[in-house]
Amino acid sequence: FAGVNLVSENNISSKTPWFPCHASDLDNCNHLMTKYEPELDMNHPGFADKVYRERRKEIAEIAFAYKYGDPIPHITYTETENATWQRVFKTVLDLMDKHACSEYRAAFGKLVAAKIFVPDKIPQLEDVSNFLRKHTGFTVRPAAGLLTSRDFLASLAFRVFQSTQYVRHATRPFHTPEPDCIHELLGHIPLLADPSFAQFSQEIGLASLGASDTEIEKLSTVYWFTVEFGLCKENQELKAYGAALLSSTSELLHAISDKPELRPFEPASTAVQPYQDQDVQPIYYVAESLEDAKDKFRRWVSTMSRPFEVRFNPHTERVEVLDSV
Ligand code: NLE
Ligand code: FE2
Repeated sequence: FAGVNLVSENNISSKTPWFPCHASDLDNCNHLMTKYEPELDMNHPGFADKVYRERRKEIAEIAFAYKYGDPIPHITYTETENATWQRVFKTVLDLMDKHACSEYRAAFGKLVAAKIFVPDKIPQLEDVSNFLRKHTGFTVRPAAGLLTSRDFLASLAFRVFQSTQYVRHATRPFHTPEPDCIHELLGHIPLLADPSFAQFSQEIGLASLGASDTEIEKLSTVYWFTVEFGLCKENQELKAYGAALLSSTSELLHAISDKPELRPFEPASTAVQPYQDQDVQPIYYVAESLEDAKDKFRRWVSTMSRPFEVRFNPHTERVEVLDSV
C-alpha cells in the first residue's frame, strides 16, 4: 500500500452514505425488505398458516436480539422442519455429483465429515460459524429475513455472512423465492468455506462500503447473477456454483435444461441486467471458472467511482479507509 494514506473519517465526503467500520457496527445493519413476510404477502405459502407465522416470528426475534460477539442461539427444529431439510438434502446429494462445481463438492464433503451436514437434522448456525471460521475466517450472524442489499453486502466486507434461521414452508420444499436456512446452508455455506470464493465474497462487500445507491444496485445485481445464480465451466461442462441453484432442486434442473438463455459473465453488462426474484430465472451468466469470475469482477470494480479505498484489518476486525490518489 505504498503511496496511500490513511485518511480520517472527516475526509469522507458528507455525501458518502454511512457504512460500518467495525464488525460490531453490523448490529446496525439489519434492515429488512418486507416484501416476502408471510404476514404481508398473500402468495406466501405461510400466509394462511398461523402456526407457521408464529414460528417465523419466534425465530426472527432471535435475530433482532442478537448482538456482535453473542453465540448464535440454538434452535430446536420441529420434526416438520427437519423433514423438509431432509427432503432437500437428499435431492442435493443426488444432483451435486453431476451438476455442482468441484469447489462446492469438496467443501460439502468436509461439512459431512465434520458431521455438520447430516440428512435428518438441520445444522445449527453456531456450529456452521465455527466451521467456517476455521476454513476461511468467515462467521455467521443470524438475520431475521431478507436484508436490504446495502446491509447484506456490507457484512461480507467483514467476512460475516448474515443468515436466516427459519425454515421454508413444508408445502414448497424445492423452491422458495425468499432465503431460508436451507438455502443458506446448502447453497452458501459450502462455498464460503472455499478460500478463493470467500475472498471473492469479501471483495464484493468491500466494494459496497460507502457506495452510491446506483452502485449498490449494480453490485447486488452482480452478486445475484454470480453468488446466487452463477454457472461456470469445468472441462467443457456446465456446473452450478450459485447458492440459489444449489439449494433449489427445481431451479437447478431448470438451469441445466435447454429452457434458459445462457450468457457469458461480463460484469459491466451483467451489472445492469434487470431481474425478477419471484420465480426461476430466464437468464443465467456463465463464468469460465470461479477464478475467472473473481478476476473479471476485480477489474470491473476498479472502474467504480468511489473516491477512497478500503481494506479490512482482520486483527482488529476494522475497515480502514485509504485515500486513493
Ligand atoms: N430459490 C432458492 C431456494 O429455493 O432455495 C432461494 C433463493 C434465495 C435468494
Ligand atoms: Fe442467498
